[in-house]
Amino acid sequence: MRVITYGTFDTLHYGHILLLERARAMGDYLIVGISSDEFNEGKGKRAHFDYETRKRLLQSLRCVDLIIPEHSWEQKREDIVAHKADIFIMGDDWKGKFDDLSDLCEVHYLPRTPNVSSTLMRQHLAAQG
Ligand code: C2G
Repeated sequence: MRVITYGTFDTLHYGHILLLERARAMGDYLIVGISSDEFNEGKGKRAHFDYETRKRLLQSLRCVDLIIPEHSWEQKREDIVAHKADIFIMGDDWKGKFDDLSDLCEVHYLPRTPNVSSTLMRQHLAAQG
């Protein structure tokens, strides 16, 4: 089974890694759409690390098989078809938001890992100066 998920993955942390590992374990191939810097601006998120750096970090994870750029909200449908994804995964902070994809593939929302976030990481990075 081929799994697909999307995210910014800024300041990669164990919450992201636990999500990616659980997603990968639901199939045998994991595709990750990483938000481009421009798309992040649109999300109102200023990532600490640029796309290439965020991509480079994810590439080091054994559970990630393919990385694609995420340029828009709407591309998910064409990505799912183009990459033959059977399962779409997001953390449950997105619960219900992508149910419209369920005509194309299974849609699952996995519990977020508590007490860690890129926002907290950025605050700590800023505090270190
Ligand atoms: N996540 C998690 N636990 C955390 C933090 C994040 O499980 N403590 C999950 C999120 O639920 C998401 C993934 O890790 O599924 C990536 O999180 P973000 O990088 O914050 O992604 P986001 O900004 O939510 O972008 O089109 C979808 C968007 O690109 C998602």
